[in-house]
Amino acid sequence: MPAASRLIVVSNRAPVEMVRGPEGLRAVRTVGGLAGALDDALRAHGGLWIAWVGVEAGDELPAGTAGLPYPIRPVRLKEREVNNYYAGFANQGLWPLCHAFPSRCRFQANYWAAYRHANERFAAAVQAVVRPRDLVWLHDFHLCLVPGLLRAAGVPASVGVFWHIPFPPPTVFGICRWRAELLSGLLGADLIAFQTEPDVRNFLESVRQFLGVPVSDAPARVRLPEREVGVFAHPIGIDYETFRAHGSDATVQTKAARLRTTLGAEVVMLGVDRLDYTKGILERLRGYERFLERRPEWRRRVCLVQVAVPSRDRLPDYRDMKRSIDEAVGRIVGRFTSEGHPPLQYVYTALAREQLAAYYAAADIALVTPLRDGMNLVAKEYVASRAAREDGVLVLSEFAGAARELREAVIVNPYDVEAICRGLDIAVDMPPDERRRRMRALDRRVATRDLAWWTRIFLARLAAAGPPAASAA
Ligand code: ADQ
Repeated sequence: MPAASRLIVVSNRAPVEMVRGPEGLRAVRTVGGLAGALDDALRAHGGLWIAWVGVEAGDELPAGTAGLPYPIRPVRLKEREVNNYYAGFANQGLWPLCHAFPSRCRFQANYWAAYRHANERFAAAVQAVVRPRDLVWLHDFHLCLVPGLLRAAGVPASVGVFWHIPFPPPTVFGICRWRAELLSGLLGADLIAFQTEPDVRNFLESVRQFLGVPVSDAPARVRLPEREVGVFAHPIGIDYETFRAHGSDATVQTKAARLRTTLGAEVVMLGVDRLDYTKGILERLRGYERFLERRPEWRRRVCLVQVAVPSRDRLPDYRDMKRSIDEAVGRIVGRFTSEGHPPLQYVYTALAREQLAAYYAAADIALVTPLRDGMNLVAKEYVASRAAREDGVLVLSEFAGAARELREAVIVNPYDVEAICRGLDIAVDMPPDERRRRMRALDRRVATRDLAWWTRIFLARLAAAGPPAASAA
């Protein structure tokens, strides 16, 4: 990798949040995930992160802010712009579209105008700092138009996109009346990566149908008249070592043991999600309810802990869903609590890393049953946390990107209450030997394809895909 190629990461949200305290506005690091993975890459290449950091953002946050080894350049957006671009076009348009919930899509002209404007602001922020040979790495569906804007401006860098969520088939994507603009925008990039092969195929097919541009499958690419855009499936990994270490940490184990005592159950099941309709929490609760109906002998012996992080709670769809989940929780607890033992505990909060690790360590069975998910990191985090003891059962939705890699999980159709119930039957009845065999196989895969692997491969391909000036040296 040429030392001269800096890395410019661009994403909607920054790896810090601005928090107002007695001493004024302060940047606080957000935990885990992508931010941690890109730390090492940004340290190695040098570079910066461009993102929206909240409506109160000031000027550049210099390296050292909140312990980050690189500066953050905020993109400033007014509150109304954020409402229309982020809460509007991104969260109420593209998010349901890409997760195949067309009836939830709200595509409004004012949302689209704000989306375009916000993308122009992001592109301008890149243009203000970019140098020849830089690697520009854009993240996700908030920034579809940025690659096209950078290309039109003749930016002499390699531009890559990672699409974190699913890419839907053309029959669904085509519902958006700005489909051609979105696809053309993305094709400004040199390289576009998706989580899975079906996402790649759906994208190529949409390009072929809606832009009339030829595409090829092997290797996957879009053949524009003047150049080619590389496309590939690149499943995101997790910071494996950290989750594995947490799983065997003595403090975490003590917390997990305390948790189990409090729950008073022989078998602990766990769901951990952002509170989003795509995560299938309501359907999961119904599947669990059916399990308790069918297997009365388990009612006093099992407890499902559902941890949900509050998310997008100003949007009506999310508020309605929260109400339905609250009702389902009340109903299940009311129906099946016996002798003071509730078979369900609902925790509505964001957990600190160590607390989350304690929940993973305490859980005999993890239920990861999204209706549709780009990847789903919880599935991989659970596996890594259980690696040292080689025990635990993962019940996984066939519609999570992770199901393509984690084939030894108990795979279920999350829309089918009976299938979830059967999955729970298999999980509680699984003999220890089989649990060990499956968990070992899952662990090997999660360990090899971790976050460092994912970052390294993406950046190597991006450096090779760009204009000659970027890939030279
Ligand atoms: P998300 O939809 O946010 O991400 P996911 O992959 O499930 O989904 O990651 C959620 C993260 O939040 C996990 O790291 C998990 O540990 C954490 N988390 C969940 N509940 C929590 C809680 N209560 N407290 C604290 N932390 C919690 C998008 C796509 C996914 C894709 C990722 C990464 O929608 O499909 O896997 O990006 O590409």
